[in-house]
Amino acid sequence: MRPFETSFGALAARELILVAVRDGEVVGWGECVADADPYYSSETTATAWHMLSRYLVPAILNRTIGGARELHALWHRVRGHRMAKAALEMAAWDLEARLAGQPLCERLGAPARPIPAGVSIGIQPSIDALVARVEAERAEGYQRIKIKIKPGWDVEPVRAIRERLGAIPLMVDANAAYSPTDAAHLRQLDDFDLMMIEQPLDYDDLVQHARLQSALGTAICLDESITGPRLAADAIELGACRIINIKPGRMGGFGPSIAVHDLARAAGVPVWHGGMLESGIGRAANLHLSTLPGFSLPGDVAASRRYFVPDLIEPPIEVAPDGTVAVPAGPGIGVRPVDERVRRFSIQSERFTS
Ligand code: OSB
Ligand code: MG
Repeated sequence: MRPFETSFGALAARELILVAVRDGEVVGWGECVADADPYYSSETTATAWHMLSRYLVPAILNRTIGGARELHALWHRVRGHRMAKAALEMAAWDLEARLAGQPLCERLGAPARPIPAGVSIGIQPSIDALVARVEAERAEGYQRIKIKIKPGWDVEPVRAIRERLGAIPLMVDANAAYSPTDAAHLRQLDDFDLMMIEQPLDYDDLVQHARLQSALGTAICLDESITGPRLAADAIELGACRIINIKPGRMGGFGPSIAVHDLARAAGVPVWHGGMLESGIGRAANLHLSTLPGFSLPGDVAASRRYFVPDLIEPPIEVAPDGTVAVPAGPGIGVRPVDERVRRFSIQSERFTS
């Protein structure tokens, strides 16, 4: 994997859980976005494995289930653990769509459309390296550039990009690295016409984000803080953000993600699809959800080979020269993992039968 550095640390290898659900000969796939370490979210691959194996799978075994939307009711006693729930719920959506012979996006109610792609650039060793990376990603066609920021790596990198590359669509993501006392410092970013500043303050904070948003000209986009429809509604009501990043893993699956999409759309708040360094399985699912009409800003749906060679799927997901990514065609999410690669990279597996 190509290392990826954020305000919460550098990642050089991606541990992930794949979930497969089978009905007869048909298999649906889901990917858990939890990481090995609890730095983006409190969940980890180990906690997700535990929750899936001990609670989430047993709750649905030996039952007749009409569709993926029914799973949440069976899990209502399990608090949190949204990434674990999402992995299994998304596999169930893929299975449901495959059984119906339908692309997942159509099952979700939207026709396939090319998805405008942005790209997320980790913290770089120098400003020159950053500017070179931004130029290279622009040359690939990406429609907007996001750079990761943290205290000590924020105003100067943004200034350098603006001075050397001009008025490109640009945004920053702090991954919760600042505190409310940094408001005056963050206000300097208002000079650079950024599309948004993503998650400047803590992962569970709405009130201070509302205070910061009222002091900033730049739109705040919330990522970590929005863990479901209720928090999204609260954030909008409080004025804690003007834009929402939707990641189904963080919300607990497609069901709650669609609810957030719908309420944001009704409130006139644009949303875009985030990324969690997924393999092609997770990224294919993200593209299907991104077809919903409220996803009006470019998503972090960049080609997974930016991170992984080889990807788990073949052919990999690519960005077109116009900076869009095609929704994989065919039933379900439209892709499946290459068996041999799954076997080669697997370190653990568990099977449940009804
Ligand atoms: O905050 O959006 C984030 C990756 C891992 C964890 C959190 C984030 C990210 C990214 C990468 O920004 C986006 C991608 O998957 O391409
Ligand atoms: Mg983010």
